[in-house]
Amino acid sequence: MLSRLIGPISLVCHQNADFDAIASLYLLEAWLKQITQTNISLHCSTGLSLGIPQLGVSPILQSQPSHPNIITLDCRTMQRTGYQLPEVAINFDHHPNNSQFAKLNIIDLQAVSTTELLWKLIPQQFKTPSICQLALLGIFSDSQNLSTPNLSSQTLRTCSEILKISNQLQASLNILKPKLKAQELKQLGELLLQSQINSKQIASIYLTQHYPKAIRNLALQQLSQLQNTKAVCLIQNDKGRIQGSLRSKKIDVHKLSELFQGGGHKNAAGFEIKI
Ligand SMILES: [Mn+2]
Repeated sequence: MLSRLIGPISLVCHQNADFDAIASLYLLEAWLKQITQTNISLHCSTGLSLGIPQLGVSPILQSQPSHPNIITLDCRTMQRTGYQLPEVAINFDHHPNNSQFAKLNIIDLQAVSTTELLWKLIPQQFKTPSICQLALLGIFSDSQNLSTPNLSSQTLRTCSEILKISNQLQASLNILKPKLKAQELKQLGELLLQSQINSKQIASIYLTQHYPKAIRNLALQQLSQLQNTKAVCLIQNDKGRIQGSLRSKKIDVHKLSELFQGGGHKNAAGFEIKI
């Protein structure tokens, strides 16, 4: 399937990329480099998010992908890329309700991350230690360290296979561990001070100024630890650009995010609208 592509290839993930999206870009690049000599570029329309290091040598470009072959990773719809794309050759994804916008759509709803989907497709001889590490990064990050309800025995088997080939567990967990600066810890405190719990057992934070995504995610993680809450929600109103993040282990927040043209999963979803 991949070796049938002729000419340079652009790999594209969704905007506001998370670890799974960035790890998938580098993982697929590493695999392609073993089977083709062609030029490969990596793209995310919003660049690297704060808190996500560059996971390989190639830069993550914000520019429009210009190569004739475009492959998207971790994108439920073409809009999620943030680009106007002429045609997509392959769409690798694990989100429910993927809109199947490419010529070839490889969707695995059992995979907890796009890196897990790719890992299952890679022939055994190409599974290098760095590919093992990238696969674990996506799996651990999208499953919140193997704790989300959609985690299946299949994913645990995938992890076991990865560790048998190269034990990158501690190295991967170290990369995922948040590394906060003193100022960022104070920002996290500011966010948590603004949290509220309503009578419907929804914990929320409403922000009227911009905070980095990594800090907002940490605040959501902290709020999720509250007893007797059904869901947590963080809304940031940054000059009319509303970004919402929803987390829950009890209700389907993906359905809620769809009301605002957002995306995600049952347990973690988000949306972005302009007012
Ligand atoms: Mn993902």
